[in-house]
Amino acid sequence: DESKVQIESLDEVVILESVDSTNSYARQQLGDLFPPNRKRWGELSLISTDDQRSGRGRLDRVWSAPAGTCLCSSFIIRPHANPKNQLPQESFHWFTLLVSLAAVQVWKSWGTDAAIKWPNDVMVGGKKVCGVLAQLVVEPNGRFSAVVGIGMNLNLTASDLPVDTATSALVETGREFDMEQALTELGDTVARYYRAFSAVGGDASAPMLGGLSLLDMVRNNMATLGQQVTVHLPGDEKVVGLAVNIDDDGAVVVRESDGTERAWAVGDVVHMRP
Ligand code: BT5
Repeated sequence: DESKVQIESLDEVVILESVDSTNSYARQQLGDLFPPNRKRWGELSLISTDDQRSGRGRLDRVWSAPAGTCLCSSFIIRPHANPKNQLPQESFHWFTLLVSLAAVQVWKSWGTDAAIKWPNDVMVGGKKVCGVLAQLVVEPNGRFSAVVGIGMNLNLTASDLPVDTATSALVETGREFDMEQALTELGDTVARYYRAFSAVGGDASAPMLGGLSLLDMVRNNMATLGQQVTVHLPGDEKVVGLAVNIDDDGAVVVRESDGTERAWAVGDVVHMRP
């Protein structure tokens, strides 16, 4: 069962009563039902539910929350649907940080001290409130699109939290949040950042909003910087050091005790822990 809500800044917003995963649903829409639904999804659309039965994180990890507590959403981003598109495919890897940043702004407007934990978590007080999962889709016409999913822990009580590293807006503020209102705030903020990023041709270092670049804003809202971290690489390999920067490609730069600095891209890293 699906219903629609109107968010001015987005082409289409579909609310599902329940679904296995909004990311899987979005990817199916772009593949299987294409081209009949091509127009429908436009350039920037949103699929959302508060009852996601089989949510996934990176590396097939599980994202879970009791029905009715977590706002689970996927943005469908199809730059080529815009005839004036200026975003090269190489810039798509910024979408994870762009959506994380948008979520941070929304959580800050709720009075929480939210920040990004590189590369795809939003944290409040050292605990995780949102996770972001971006996936590239090749449509049957050969064009590239992105599906960027985000789970936002809104109304989970302390006993609903699935892991002890998680927290929620309810736990942090003592208030209940309206799902549709939160969805509108998130949708509008992502749309604003996406359009500004698109207008500068996907250059993360180019000034876009209030004279700040996407990279500036990401750095300014990054909990990871200045932290001692352990980077877990595939095959049990680990690197320990100080996270000193986010480089021009969005990779995290870690300074080891011998002074060497190396940049780690999302694809290299299994986990990064304080
Ligand atoms: C993520 O992965 O954090 C990305 C999660 C993306 C979820 C959204 S919901 C809408 C869309 N549809 C999907 O199927 N997925 C997206 P990762 O960095 O791999 O972290 C996963 C880890 O987060 C798990 O192993 C748990 O430890 C933890 N976790 C699971 N559920 C959580 C929750 N509700 N709150 C906080 N942490 C959670």
